[in-house]
Order: sequence, then C-alpha cells, then structure tokens
Amino acid sequence: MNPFHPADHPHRRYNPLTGEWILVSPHRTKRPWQGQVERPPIEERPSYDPACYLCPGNERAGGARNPDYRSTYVFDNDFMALLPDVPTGRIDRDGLLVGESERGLCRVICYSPDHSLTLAEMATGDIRSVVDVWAEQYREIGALPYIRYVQIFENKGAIMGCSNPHPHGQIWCNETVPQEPAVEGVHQAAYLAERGSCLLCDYGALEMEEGERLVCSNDHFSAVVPYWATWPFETMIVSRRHVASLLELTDAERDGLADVIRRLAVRYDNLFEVSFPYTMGIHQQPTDGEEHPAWHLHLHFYPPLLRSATVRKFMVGYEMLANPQRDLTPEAAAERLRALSETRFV
Ligand code: H2U
Ligand code: ZN
Repeated sequence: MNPFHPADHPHRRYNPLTGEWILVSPHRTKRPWQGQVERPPIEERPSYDPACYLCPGNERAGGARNPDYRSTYVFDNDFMALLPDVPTGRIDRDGLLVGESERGLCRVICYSPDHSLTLAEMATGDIRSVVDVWAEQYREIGALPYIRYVQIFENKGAIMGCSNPHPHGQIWCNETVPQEPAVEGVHQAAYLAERGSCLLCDYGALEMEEGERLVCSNDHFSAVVPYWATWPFETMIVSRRHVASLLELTDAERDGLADVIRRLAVRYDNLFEVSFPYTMGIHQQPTDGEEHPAWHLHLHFYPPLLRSATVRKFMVGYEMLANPQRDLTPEAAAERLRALSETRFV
C-alpha cells in the first residue's frame, strides 16, 4: 500500500478550538460533477432604495425613522431575539427538563449609507469606521453589568437568510456566554494551562510558517483557511499579536484588520464572480469581568458556496448525524483563494 498522503487519502482533522473532528475525503474531488454551473445575472443596486428599511431617512418596520446618517449607524433591533427585561426564572425537572430565563439585547449596524455596497466594495478607510463601531459597541454593551458576552456578526446574502442587501451586520448580547464562544474559551484555556502559550498565537505563527493555507496577511492580521475548516471556503482572520478583543488593538492594527477584511472579501467575490454570501462573526473575550488570558481575538467566515454561485454545500446526512465532511482540502481551497485578484471583478 502507498504511504498515507493527506492530499489523496481520506482522513480526519482535529479542531483545537472546539475539540471537534472533520472528515476530509480528497479522493472524491475526482468524481464527475454533472450539476449545472450557472451564474446569476449581476444585480445592479441603486445607492438609495426608498423601500429599504436601512437606508438613511427611511422608516423602519417598527415605525422608527432612520436619521440622515453619513457613515455608520447603529440602532436597537426592532425585533430583538433577546430582551433586557425578563423576569428571572429557572426550571429543573429531575435534570431532564432544564430551562433558564436569559436577558440580553440586539442591535443592527449599518456599515454605510450607500445601499449598493458590501464590505468587498467599500474603501479600506470606510471599513475602518466599521471596525471602530464594532469596538465601541463591544465596549459600551460589554460594560452593562448583566451582559457577559457580545456577539458581533453579519449574515450576507439571501442564501444565508439575510433579509436586506443594504450593508449591515448585527450584535446579539447575552447574560450567559453562548455555546460556540464558551467551547472555544474552554479549549483556549486548556491549551494555555498545558503548554504555557496561546493556542491562536501558536497556530497563527505555524500558518505563517507553512504558508499553504494562508490567503493573505499584513503586519497585524492574517487570513487562513483553517486546517480544520468545515465549509469549503471557510476562513479565519487572526490577529498576529495576542489581543483578547478589538479594544486592545492599536490604531495601526485596526487599519490592518480593515485591510485584511477588504482583501479577503474581494477575493471571495472574485471566486465565482458574485457578491459572495457568508456568515461572518467576531469572537472576543467574554465581558463578564473575569480575566481571560487565553482568549485570542479572531473572526470566522462561513460561506456556503461550493462549486459555483448556485451550488452550495449542505450540512446534512452524515454531517448532522456523525460529523462534518469535506471533499476539497483546505489547502486546495486556500490555493484558489490566494490566486485570485485583490481588485473586484466589477
Ligand atoms: P439580517 O441581517 O439577518 O437580514 O437581519 C436584519 C435584522 O434587522 C433582523 O434581526 C432587524 C431584524 O429584526 N430589523 C429591524 O430591526 N428593523 C426593521 O425595520 C427591519 C429589520
Ligand atoms: Zn438601503
């Protein structure tokens, strides 16, 4: 038998941030594909849409009216999934029916007054303004005594359930640390306790050294397809210096983050020559007032597309019942993203 080669043979990979495994089946990328490859027509959007509830001056679904904002704009979500005032309560029936009241709040962030843009089409300086708003919101909401975690994220594209193409993201904040960041926190703390160093500092340095999964970088941040990526073109942006949140970034580092976000977003759009859908989110240390020496700031991009603008990856079957699986190796995905231009296709 030939020796094991991860570019050819089925294998599983470990995600040190979550403790989960993923099955990689590179031999299957050779199987024939008979689906259609089609590209939807490029959607022309106006800079102002009178029917958009996020455009400046327009009325929102809840009845409030947006101001005539010129840069970014943040407002309380009119349909919050979490509410600040909830009576405290707990249910526990034999440890089987367990429930708890949960307080929190939700906001919406408009990235730009221009309805036609996305992060991939915004200037680095304007993305920097978005980074500043993220940091300010994290500071302000994180300072509320009952908020222990601030989740900043963006759903982009109808395929991801995004309700409106106007460039915007969301913030959901909780009284407890939610599942994903809690698990990542446990794994980062265990790594620090065992090795005396930071998981993502070590991982980021290793990826810079190997280069194989690197998409782009600058002095302050790097974008990689993680070794353990589950989505075909999943990426992670990691700060090169050990910081636990956006608040610790210097001015130059905030610019560096805006730069890497723009360059990554442009590559994504260029991959299938569409406005590339994804869910993106920022993972930062909890705002529970505790010390979190192991927490390292990073952003996840989870795009659903697989082969073209219309062929998406489904997490079904084996993936719902066993664990995630991918055919395209993270190395091959990184190579494709790396080869793309940093100038948008249109
Ligand atoms: P998406 O980014 O996933 O499309 O969500 C948009 C959010 O905007 C959604 O949470 C809120 C919805 O509740 N929203 C308002 O707060 N006001 C509105 O007028 C419409 C939508
Ligand atoms: Zn709009």
